[in-house]
Amino acid sequence: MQKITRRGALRTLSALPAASIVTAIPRIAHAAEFSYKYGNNLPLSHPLNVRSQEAADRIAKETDGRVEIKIFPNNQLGGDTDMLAQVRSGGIEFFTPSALVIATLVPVAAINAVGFAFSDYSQVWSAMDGKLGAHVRDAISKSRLYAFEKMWDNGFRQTTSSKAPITAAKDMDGLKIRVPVSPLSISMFKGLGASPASLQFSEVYSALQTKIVDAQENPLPIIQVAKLYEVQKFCSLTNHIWDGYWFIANGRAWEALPADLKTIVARAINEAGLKQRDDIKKLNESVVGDLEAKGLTINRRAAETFRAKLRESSFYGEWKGRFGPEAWALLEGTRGKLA
Ligand code: X2X
Repeated sequence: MQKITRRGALRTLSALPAASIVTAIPRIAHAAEFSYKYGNNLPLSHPLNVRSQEAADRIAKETDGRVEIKIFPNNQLGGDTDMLAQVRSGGIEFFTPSALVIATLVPVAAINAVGFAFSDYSQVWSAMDGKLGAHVRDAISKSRLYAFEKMWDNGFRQTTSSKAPITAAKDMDGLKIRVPVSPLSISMFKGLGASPASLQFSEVYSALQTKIVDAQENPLPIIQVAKLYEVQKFCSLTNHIWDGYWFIANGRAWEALPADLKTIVARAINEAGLKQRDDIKKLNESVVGDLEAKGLTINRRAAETFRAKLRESSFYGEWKGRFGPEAWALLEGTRGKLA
């Protein structure tokens, strides 16, 4: 076999006519017409990131490279509050805030997170794919953001703590618990007798580690992928809030896409969302054993006491007033009277 030396290669090149050298250089892919950034608050291994990468790949392919979506996971661009500001200003084009988080801008968006609003996924998706979801998306659009039709799943939120197990609502008394930056979460945990503090998700692991707070609440898949079991000992399956992510786009960036590209992007994102819902459902079932193996003690009996305590508090009356009769009627229309 002939050995290729640098000098030999140069000699070969210089012997070639100039035109053939040019064609020998691989064609550089032209830059995308629409290069959009998508930020989120979850580790790469969470189904939200796995499925959105699939959607981004599909979009690049189906638009022949005209639309490129770059994902910035795990709070790389800042916490939720920062990303919400960026998607409004156009600094990023896509963001997936939880309903709790976008509610700081669009208050009615927190309605799915009213305590014990839904008891299972069939109720959740019939509400969020139906009139209640449409009502929230309409409210989001008034903030010059576009919300894709299918909400993605975060999950039913569960309560974890480091000091003592939470076996009933009375164990919430005075508990220093981190909740998202969400007025509804603060109100709910005050109603349960706890001492809640709002922190962005980007701060949760270290706040638990340094004992700034002793407890937090999140769906099991997040407790798993964000390794919160390393800094928490007990987990109580309270199912107190169902939480989902709205996939949103900056309004101007969305409108800039020609209709055919909008169709491709929306189809890829909504279909990825449906697959992500399935992933979370399966994870919810499989992850309990794994979390126990990692040292988390799981209690399954506290939910009913949380519910009873919340009913005795002023929580439902207050939030019925804050959401207003129209949204409240849409919620109760999906699941019956709440309180
Ligand atoms: O901040 C949280 O707890 C999280 C990750 O569940 C949300 O995005 C609301």
